[in-house]
Amino acid sequence: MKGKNVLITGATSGIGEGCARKFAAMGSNLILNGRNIEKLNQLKEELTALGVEVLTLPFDVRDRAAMRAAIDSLQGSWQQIDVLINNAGLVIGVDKEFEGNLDEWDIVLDTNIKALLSMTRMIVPGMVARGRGHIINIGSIAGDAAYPGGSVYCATKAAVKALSDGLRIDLVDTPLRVTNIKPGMVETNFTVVRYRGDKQRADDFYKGIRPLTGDDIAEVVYYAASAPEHVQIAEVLVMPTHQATGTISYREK
Ligand code: NDP
Ligand code: 8X3
Repeated sequence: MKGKNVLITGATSGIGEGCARKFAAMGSNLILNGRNIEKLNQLKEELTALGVEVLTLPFDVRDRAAMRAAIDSLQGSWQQIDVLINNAGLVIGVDKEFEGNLDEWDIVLDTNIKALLSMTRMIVPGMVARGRGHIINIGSIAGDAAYPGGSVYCATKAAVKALSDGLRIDLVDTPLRVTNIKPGMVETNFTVVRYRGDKQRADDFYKGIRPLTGDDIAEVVYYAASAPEHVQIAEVLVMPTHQATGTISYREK
């Protein structure tokens, strides 16, 4: 992966930040996206010190025009993206499907599905033309089965699975690879956002169980990206040891 160009959406926190650190440690050059410009600059300073090149590309992934302009602004070898990590995503609330806020759900649907699709649509043609590339989508265990209070989020992650599988079919006659990584419980800012900023409720969610970290998922992402060219890690489901399904886990009292 040394010298490869890796673009990560949502690199300012959690899984995306873990991926940025892991790929930089392994010598990849990074294009880091997110909306938090201060955090992007901080990461750039930290990771550049490791001897890799880092480009920040701040834009809201829901803004298709901003995405287009950002990608069009890439110069020289930065245009040659080897690995696209479609990671930016969220959920807001744990409401029932017939009670939730449609405006909040628009944000979730636009980020988790439409932005991932737009990034794929804008980046993959270049990969096909160059005859190399890897698209790694961060799905979720939530895409395997719906759970209480997760209807819309689960639907978006089921969509990520379908988009990953469909893209793999569409690219079957090319050297490109497509991976869908499906984490279970990972302790990141995700749960704070899910509980609309209620940090105490987010902390309570992880009580009695040792969750995964963004760095744990980054190891899996890196494993898929660095597998030999003829090996396509199509899908990975990864959970804490004390989690068995999306709804069944064991918590120590
Ligand atoms: P975090 O909240 O820690 O990170 C989310 C990242 O997404 C941030 O960097 C944020 O950056 C970025 N992001 C959100 N909205 C936008 C936007 N509109 N435009 C650009 N960037 C955006 O959560 P995680 O790291 O946990 O989540 C990453 C992915 O992992 C998501 O797709 C999530 O669904 C998935 N996942 C998480 C699990 C978990 O338990 N945590 C389990 C399974 C999957 P910024 O605020 O700077 O824009
Ligand atoms: C996030 C994991 O189990 O909260 O995708 O849905 S879960």
